[in-house]
Amino acid sequence: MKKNWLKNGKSILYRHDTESLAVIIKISREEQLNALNKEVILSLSEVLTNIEDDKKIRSVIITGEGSKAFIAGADIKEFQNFKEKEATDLSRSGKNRLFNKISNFKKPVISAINGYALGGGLELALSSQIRLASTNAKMGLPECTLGIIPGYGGTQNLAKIIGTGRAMEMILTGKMISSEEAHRIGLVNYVVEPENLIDKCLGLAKSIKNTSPESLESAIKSINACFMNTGDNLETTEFGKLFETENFTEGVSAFLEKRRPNFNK
Ligand code: CO8
Repeated sequence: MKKNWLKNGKSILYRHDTESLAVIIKISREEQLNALNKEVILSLSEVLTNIEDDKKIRSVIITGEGSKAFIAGADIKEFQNFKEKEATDLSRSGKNRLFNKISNFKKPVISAINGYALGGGLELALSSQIRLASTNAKMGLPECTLGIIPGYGGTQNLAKIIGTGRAMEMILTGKMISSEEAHRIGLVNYVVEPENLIDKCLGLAKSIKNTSPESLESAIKSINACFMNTGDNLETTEFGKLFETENFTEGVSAFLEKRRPNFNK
């Protein structure tokens, strides 16, 4: 393990930056591009629960290990054989344990997008309060190209952040966008060189340190109340239903076989 980093579970590293009072959390499953499996979700959720009421911690920065990926999505290999019920349960429990926890966290959560942020990876960034990207980052919600839809809040949160028109295009085409484009459309607040990404986040954390923690908690709650997710349950139900389709089997097989899917043959 790297110096000063603590470990939780198999793939979560974290450390406390005493100057900014931020905790930096790193998802460390680099060979699978930091894809989110159940274990990562549980371990990350556990770290967040443990720090939420710690007064010495004022903000959280989440990033991915390595220079290639923030998080390349939910772990496709884990759900490749799922049917409707298992898929619905996975989506619901992920939201309860992690994604909604981040959205409603008492302290600001900053996503430091250091590479690919795809599917559930971008959805995690969309759940956080602030997003920054490195110049090499690529973002997208490719679920429709796998025969499913975003199932961790993406259909709700993307439109809130960039507007329905652009969210429709990103979700319906599944195309990735560059960090410059993400900045232009308001998906990320800043784009910086990869080597400056964490420092830029720590700079924001230092400004956050000078505010009242109770004010931040109330501000996050109030801003979220302005955009209640009325479609959250619907997204989970629709997500689950798609696992019964032939196109889901085709989409996921194509990814695993590293080929283009052939939908609606
Ligand atoms: N899940 C599992 N494994 C993955 C994932 C993933 N999402 N992404 C990458 N990997 C693995 C690859 O399979 C490969 O493993 P192996 O070496 O064993 O073959 C390894 O990571 C390296 O990936 P590549 O060889 O593909 O690397 P490339 O540089 O060629 O390509 C890409 C990089 C473009 C990022 C490519 O890996 C890719 O397209 N990944 C998948 C992106 C994607 O479709 N993400 C969305 C997944 S679905 C999702 O997130 C649903 C969210 C809602 C879920 C709700 C409940 C489950």
